Amino acid sequence: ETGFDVHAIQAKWQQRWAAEDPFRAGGDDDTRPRKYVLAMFPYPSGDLHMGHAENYLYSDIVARFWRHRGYNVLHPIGWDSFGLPAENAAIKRGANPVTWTYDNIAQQKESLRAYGVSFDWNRVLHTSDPEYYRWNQWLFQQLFERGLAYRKESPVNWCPHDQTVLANEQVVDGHCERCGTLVVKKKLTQWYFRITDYADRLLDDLNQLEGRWPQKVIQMQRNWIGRSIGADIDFEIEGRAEKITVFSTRPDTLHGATFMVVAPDSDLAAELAAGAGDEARERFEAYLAQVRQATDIERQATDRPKTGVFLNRYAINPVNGERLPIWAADYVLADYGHGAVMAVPAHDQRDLDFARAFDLPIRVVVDTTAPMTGAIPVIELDDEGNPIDPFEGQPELDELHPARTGVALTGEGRMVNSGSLDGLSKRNAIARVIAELTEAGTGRAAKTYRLRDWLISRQRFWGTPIPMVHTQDGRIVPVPDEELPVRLPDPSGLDLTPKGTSPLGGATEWVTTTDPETGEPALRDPDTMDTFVDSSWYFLRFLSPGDTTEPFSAREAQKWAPVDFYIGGVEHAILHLLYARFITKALYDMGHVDFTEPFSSLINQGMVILDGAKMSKSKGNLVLFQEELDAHGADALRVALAFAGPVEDDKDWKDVSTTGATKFLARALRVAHDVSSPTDVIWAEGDAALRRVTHRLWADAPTLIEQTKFNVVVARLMELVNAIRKTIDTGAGAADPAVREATEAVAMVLDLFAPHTAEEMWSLLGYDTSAGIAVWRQPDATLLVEETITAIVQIDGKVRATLEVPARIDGEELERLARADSRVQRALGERPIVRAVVRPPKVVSFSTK
Ligand code: ANZ
Repeated sequence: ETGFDVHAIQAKWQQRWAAEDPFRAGGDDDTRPRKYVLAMFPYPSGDLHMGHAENYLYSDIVARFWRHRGYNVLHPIGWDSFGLPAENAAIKRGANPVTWTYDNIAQQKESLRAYGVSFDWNRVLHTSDPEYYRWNQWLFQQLFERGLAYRKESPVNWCPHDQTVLANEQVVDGHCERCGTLVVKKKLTQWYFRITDYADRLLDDLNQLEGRWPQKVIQMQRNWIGRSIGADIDFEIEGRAEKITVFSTRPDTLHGATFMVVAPDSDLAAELAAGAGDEARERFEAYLAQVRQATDIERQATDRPKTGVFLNRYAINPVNGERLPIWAADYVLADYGHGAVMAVPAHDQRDLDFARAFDLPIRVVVDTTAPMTGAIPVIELDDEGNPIDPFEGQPELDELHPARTGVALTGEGRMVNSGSLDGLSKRNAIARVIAELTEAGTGRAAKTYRLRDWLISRQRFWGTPIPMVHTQDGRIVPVPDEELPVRLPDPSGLDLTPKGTSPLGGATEWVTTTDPETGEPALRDPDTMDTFVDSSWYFLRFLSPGDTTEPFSAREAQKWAPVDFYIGGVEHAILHLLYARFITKALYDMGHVDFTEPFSSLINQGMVILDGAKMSKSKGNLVLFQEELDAHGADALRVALAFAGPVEDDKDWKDVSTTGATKFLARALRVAHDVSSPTDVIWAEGDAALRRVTHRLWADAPTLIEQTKFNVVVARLMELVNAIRKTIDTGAGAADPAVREATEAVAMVLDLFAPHTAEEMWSLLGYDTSAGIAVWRQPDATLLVEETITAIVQIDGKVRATLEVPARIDGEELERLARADSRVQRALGERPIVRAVVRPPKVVSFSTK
């Protein structure tokens, strides 16, 4: 029993905030410096969960902090409200996706208000509102005009369960990110955004984010973009006019190529097989059917037995004219590089495994027993000054031959069997061979990326209609700007069941339109956009959410953007963050924004787990946000979460003590209740010891919050409340000015974590403004000077020295200082210390016998 009605306090202050709107971001007349604080916006599937509780707590702590520091803070909220769950719920329960979505949004809004998050509620947006998605359509057309949105036919990831295509980023270990179904390949004509045009910038600009984004996220993005540097090499093909180009990161090994491999599921393989004679063609087709069963992940696994077929065709090595048999094998992927490789079995493990399986020649072209770094071997001298044979003690190349060991030689070494390259190091050989190929016109330096263009078409209803028209004569033209938005039709009459084609195609009236140029009948594009398009620029829409003439105000963007502090789960490390970075750069190139990175700093919060395991509906181990909120109130839940551990760490619900938090908040309220001095008391006259604790908080809290060490600040608040209680009960008493000073400090800092309690305290302390906007005080430097005390050092019972030491010194440090003191050392002379008794901070006693 705490004696305070937390729910009444909560309701009272939430009403006040709703009426007074203290967290509204300031406009043009606000001269304070600005901060843009943002938490990734929620998806409205059902109730908020503990992940949301953490996410919005942390962004709120930061937003409130900057307000207390005198900043004009923008802390908006919206809903990422298009997407599959609404549609699936609609299909399963016969609900309308529109109603389902907006009901959930209403429910989540209420929870966030009840949680006391200081959002600027005037800027709420929902991506499923036509007022929002109209600008997705604008964005699409802007990209289309610049050739950055285009259609192509290619094998795409297809989820047989959701009956829709997926972006590469949405395929996790070969499975659908949403439903876990095994993803298959299907050939379709789809819309893409040309993110690969931005690969270099997306990669290089990650350097700017070092130290400001989690290292893990930066690394994941680097790997995802996956830039490889090497060469494109053209091979003549017998009986074919066009050459085949391969990408290689090791063009230095070109003389070691003994065969060529093409991806069986590429057009190239089909074409080569078609001209290879009946037997070879049939062999190829049987193999292809088998390959189609495997996922990309399985195909690339190094421990998988190698399979493949000879295509009965030959390529010619451009540097030595050798005939290389061409095989089709599934370890080569159709959509990487050029879908074909020159196989160098001596120096590439996968090629070696294949060569050994099919008895193909293996030729060593790099002598890895040669210990050299440049073109000249490093020769060292022995004790007598004689040169040491650099190869001594090294196994002979014979013994290391991959044909014998089954291990490819991938290390550094000296080129052999390679004509003009012989004797060179790897680096020099790469440079030389690229120069030679370029000269001969048979190759060139090249880069390849893992990153693919972003497939954005979805065959689903609940998304932004693609604003394009397919004319009778086969043109595909944009819907004129004045006709935007292309609104979704009413779903009630539509069959939303996934059939592999967009349900919008079945909305006859909707899909029929006219050719904007000729007025002839035409059809709308029936697909909708990936919802990651919606979230790729939403942070800009918050800057002028009611804007009907443009997606966002460039002027406001200049003032607020980029986002200063962004927080969300690490599950968005690639998808959302990569897309937002890409769209920001595209908008920059179009002249709409003056910055190239959307989020200046990023934090990933840990997960809330239960007994060490991830919470999930299916495991039945969910701790429900709404239940906890109802049971303990917002403040106790917020304090308990903030106190449970560092932001980035996973927090076990076992360690989240709402009971402890409730008790602490009651203690804090009680001291505010007890303070009996007036607001204009003179602090300088108060109890010095308590004042020192207060001012240490003022000195440290800003840095601790900027370092997101929220739990440490909660601990410091607990310490201060205890110190106040002690002063009231057994010290200077409730009327002492230091008690008021300290309690005001608690209210102002506690506002980050427990805003309702803080407001209540602030009001008990006699103020009628909001504690949420009270500017924090500066620490008084004179109170930060450490208090010192005189310690004595005795040797065999006699005082030999005195030391001035900090009052908070520990035993170890005190003993160290005593031993180091010159007077002590003189008094000891040669005698060893046999015993030391240390009582910090006052006494050290050494015995020598
Ligand atoms: C010859 C060679 C010799 C290679 C050697 C490597 C080592 P990363 O680093 O991943 O970019 N490769 C090229 N296209 C491929 C495809 N579509 N499917 C599978 N493998 C492909 O790897 C580039 C290397 O992977 C290329 O360099 C090529 O093999 C292979 F000692 O060329 B290499």
